[in-house]
Amino acid sequence: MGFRKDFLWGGATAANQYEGGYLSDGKGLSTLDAITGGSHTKPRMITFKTKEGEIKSITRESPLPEGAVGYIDPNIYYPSHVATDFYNHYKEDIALFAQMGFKCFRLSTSWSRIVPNGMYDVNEKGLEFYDNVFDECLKYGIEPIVTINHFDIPMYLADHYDGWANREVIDFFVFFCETIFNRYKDKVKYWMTFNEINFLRSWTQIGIHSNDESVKAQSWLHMFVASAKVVQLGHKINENFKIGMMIAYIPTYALTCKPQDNLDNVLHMHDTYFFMDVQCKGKYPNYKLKEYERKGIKLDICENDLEEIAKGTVDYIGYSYYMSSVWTTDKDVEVTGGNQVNTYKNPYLEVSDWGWGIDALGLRYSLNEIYDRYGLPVFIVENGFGAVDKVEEDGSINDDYRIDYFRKHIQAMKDAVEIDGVDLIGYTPWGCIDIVSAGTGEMKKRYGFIYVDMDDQGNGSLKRSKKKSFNWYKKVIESNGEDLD
Ligand code: BGP
Repeated sequence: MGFRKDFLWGGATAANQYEGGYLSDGKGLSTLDAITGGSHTKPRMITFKTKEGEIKSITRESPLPEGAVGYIDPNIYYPSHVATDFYNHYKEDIALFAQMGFKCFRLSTSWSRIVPNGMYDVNEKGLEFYDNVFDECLKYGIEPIVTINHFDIPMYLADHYDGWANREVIDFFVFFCETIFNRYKDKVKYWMTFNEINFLRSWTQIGIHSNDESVKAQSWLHMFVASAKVVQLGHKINENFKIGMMIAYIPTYALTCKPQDNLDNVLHMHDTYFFMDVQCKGKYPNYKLKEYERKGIKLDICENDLEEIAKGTVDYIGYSYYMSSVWTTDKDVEVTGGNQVNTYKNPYLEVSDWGWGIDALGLRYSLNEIYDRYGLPVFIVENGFGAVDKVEEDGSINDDYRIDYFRKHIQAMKDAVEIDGVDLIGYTPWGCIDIVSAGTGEMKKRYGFIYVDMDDQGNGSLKRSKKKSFNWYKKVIESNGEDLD
């Protein structure tokens, strides 16, 4: 039986990690243009100017002081400014994706490339860029899968509105979406609103100047309302649009069968299901309302907010899956790395060079958990293995470790479809071409089937070359997932 005949095999990228051209043709700054590089041990920093005019830097998760604005220091290297230059290489790259037989290609639109200050000033050159990209995809029969916003809010909205903490940003976002929906309604069918909405909690991602829980809760309400409005608007503009949500799904297992560990694990997973429950079921779950009550968090809910959320539920669930983790009540468990968060180490799992628990079965587990809870079509829009790839003397790159990771994860997906009956619509491995790491800003941490000559300091020819996994994945797609050897 295998995967559905129209299964959307492809690859995934994000504007701020891939495009470069950070000021090209009228693009405005996004918050991520002010984020330095880092490493597995050195955090990425935000460079900013205080309201007194002092130039400072702060770690990515820390709240910017009130009134501070993002600042680009001419003496600092920022990975997003060139990244791996999709802006000038899009024809070459899409041709390579077509060689692999991609049925789809996931990319994100840079809000500040299309609307430089994030409000209402549309940049025609920005719209043209994505017209050209979508035309190039469709030329090869590749379906664009568009993430409307992938971590990069326009810096102007962060600096002048405090980002999503400000209800006005709802209207700015709806305007941005109306602009791109109308412009690309005959080229793009699949959309998703916010990338990994459950990870959006800081200045870099949502433009807020506070770590306060009530500010984050209010910002998420605004984003839920915006997403719901956009889902309804999109269906009006083109009834064939499929508009999804996108979550970072890191399943945690109870470290022991101690009932307290099991209960705590279920309660911990509420932090992830909260975002899915609101966007898939159309209302705030009781466990969250009870939590807000306990914490004294009072949302400023306007009269139509909950009605919009109820009416604007999504068509499918997109999610990123890289790893799993464990949860326990006793806290002297070894900590290891993780996607945007540190996690507890599972003694039964190997970890990647960045400490991420490698768990192919966890992908089948997550598909069951999600599909059973919501019954909506599921789309794995990120999965992959960040590794240091070696270019041999003869130019070959033998990333057998990546092939091994994908082989096991695709088999797990297949079992979820064939044995468990999950309605899985597509699979877009993350970083199908080498791009900048979100967590560390590194190029060293490579995910691609295609190698790009670029290092962590911005040195390199940007030359593209095929890794061993390029032809392996081509074969997987050709066989619709049957041939994984
Ligand atoms: C997810 C993001 C992606 C990508 C991925 C890999 O959280 O949606 O943008 O970055 O993680 O993480 P990293 O790039 O830190 O290795």
